[in-house]
Amino acid sequence: MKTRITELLGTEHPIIQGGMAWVAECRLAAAVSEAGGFGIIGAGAAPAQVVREQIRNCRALTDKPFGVNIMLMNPQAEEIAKVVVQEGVRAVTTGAGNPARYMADWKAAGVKVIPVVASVAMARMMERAGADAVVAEGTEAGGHIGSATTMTLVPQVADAVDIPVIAAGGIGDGRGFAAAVMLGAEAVQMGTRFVVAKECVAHENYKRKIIAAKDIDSEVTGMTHGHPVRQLRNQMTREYLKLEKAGASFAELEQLTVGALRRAVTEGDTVKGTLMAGQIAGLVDREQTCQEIIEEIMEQAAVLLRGPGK
Ligand code: TUI
Repeated sequence: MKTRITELLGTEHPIIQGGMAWVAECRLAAAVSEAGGFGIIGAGAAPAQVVREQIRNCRALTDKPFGVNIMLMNPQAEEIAKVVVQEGVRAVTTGAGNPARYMADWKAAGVKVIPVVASVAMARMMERAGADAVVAEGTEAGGHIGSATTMTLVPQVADAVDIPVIAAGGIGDGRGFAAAVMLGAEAVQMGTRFVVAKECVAHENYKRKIIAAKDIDSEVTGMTHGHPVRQLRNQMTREYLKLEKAGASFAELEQLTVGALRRAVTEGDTVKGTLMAGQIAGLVDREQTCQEIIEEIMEQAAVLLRGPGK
């Protein structure tokens, strides 16, 4: 399937992998790109030098194009913005903020820029600032989220901008892919399904929690302080939400979450760790290679998009 996104990114399939902190390191990104999708290294809270090494390691694993996600709350975001230019990365996606101040340098260097947005206003602003595409991410997604659903956000963003739109949040199979296309998207971004990819380094315990999750097993913490984060329900979310309800300060709540994502992903701490995952976790029921995931989705979507009886 060819769209403006496969053209922009030089991929076979219009599927991109979410830039998940700790989870989306070079092995996952390379495997997604090798399978014909667009792999992304999630810089998360990593120092710029680590991101540089990750980019070089990814290059050693694949000749295909891949990208880097820059989480804009990272104090090293500015340094990482320079690293992607120096290393000649094909595309950058950004999350949790406004990347406008880096845009001129990226564009001058030929780095494609794809901000993740959670509103029409932000999508319009990014188009004006020179973005090549946007990821419209609904509240079904895992991690840091906005409030609009994918179903409502994607068509409104698609109407508001002329640049191509990538749908994210709640997409985990060929049905979700086909639905996203119907809503006006030219590609999808998936995170949760790729967490349980065979090539993903996330701890077995983390993967098992996603596989075991049902439809309503995620919670959103941090709503009161404007930092909503979707994750699977566990002791961490129960404690957090109890404190939040009791009016705890942002600093107090932060104490609870410092290092908690790393503990979940690398150590498999499913009790006090932060198990970021989207609402689609309930649909994800087995570990597969990136190749199997992407092929299955594209085959299922092709049948659906051809229409009944055709
Ligand atoms: O960024 C994400 N998802 C993330 S970032 C992340 S790292 C983290 N770790 C621990 C605690 C909290 C976060 C985990 N998941 N998705 C992309 C995304 N961006 N969703 C929503 C937004 C967004 C929100 C507001 C983008 C722009 C925006 O604009 C604000 C502004 O500055 O104008």
